[in-house]
Amino acid sequence: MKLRSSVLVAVFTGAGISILSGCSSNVAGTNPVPIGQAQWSITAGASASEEALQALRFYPQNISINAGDTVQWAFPSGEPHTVTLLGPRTALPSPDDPTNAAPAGPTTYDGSAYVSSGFLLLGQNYRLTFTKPGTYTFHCLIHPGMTGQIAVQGSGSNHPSTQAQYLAQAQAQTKSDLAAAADSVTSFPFASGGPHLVAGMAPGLATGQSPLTILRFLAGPSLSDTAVTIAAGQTVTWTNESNNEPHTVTIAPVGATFPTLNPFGPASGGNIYDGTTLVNSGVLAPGQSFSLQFTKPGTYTYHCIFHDDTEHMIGTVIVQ
Ligand SMILES: [Cu+2]
Repeated sequence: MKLRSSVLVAVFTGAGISILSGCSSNVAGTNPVPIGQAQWSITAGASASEEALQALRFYPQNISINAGDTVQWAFPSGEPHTVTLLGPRTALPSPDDPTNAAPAGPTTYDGSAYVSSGFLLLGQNYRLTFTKPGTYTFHCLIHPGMTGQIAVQGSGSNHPSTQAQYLAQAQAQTKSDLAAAADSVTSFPFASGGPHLVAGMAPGLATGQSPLTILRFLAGPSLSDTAVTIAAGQTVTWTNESNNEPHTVTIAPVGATFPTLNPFGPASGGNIYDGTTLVNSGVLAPGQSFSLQFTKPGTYTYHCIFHDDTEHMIGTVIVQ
């Protein structure tokens, strides 16, 4: 994701947090949990293969904590995510709302105020202390459907699971998701090496939104198939074969520095490229296609302007 604003803030980047969920080691018959202040970990998303494979899920998705406890979310991927709790609001902001990138709200949550981490990625962290019993849903503003729930019990309650149990569950789910994402690449839907390319893909295009996605332009069923060779005058068509990510096909004039563009901006430059103009498909929503005729021999690099920086979604057309 292109992080256009400078508001990207590492909210909490402190060194390791000790995890104090362990109610299991207490002596039976005594109050098993110290009052408040346990800390719990959730991971926002997962990725593999140089950010090509992305799992758009929280690990674990559901935890139970006590009032006074703190949750720390880790953001390991090149694809950014947010942790956002709506408080009194009844609807999520639009995914293209530019204020989504910035953190908002206090560091505690009792359901009375909107709070958000803003866009975080690549090792950043976010922490929130829950002060009031209730069941709270948290969302990623970038990836609709990426949600989780925190059940906050009264302080001093028994924890139904330990941090170690949640961690084991999270690791198993992450491993299985990334394996499924890797497997889905073999379902490349076109003839390999042909002029019809994938602009991102996801398993289960026809069956609704997947929590997995592949951030690559592909000419074949391997993550390294990012180049296609055509003859001058031929047209290349890209289709967004994902069900969960917008992409663009954007190509700059030869020799020009690739410009900073709003990924949600309109299409420009038409459907013929001779190396002298900027061509931008505009947003390709899931299922949408874009075609571009290449009239001059050369080797051309093009970008998805949502995913070209930290996720490396860049492809090559070789025109002979
Ligand atoms: Cu993209």
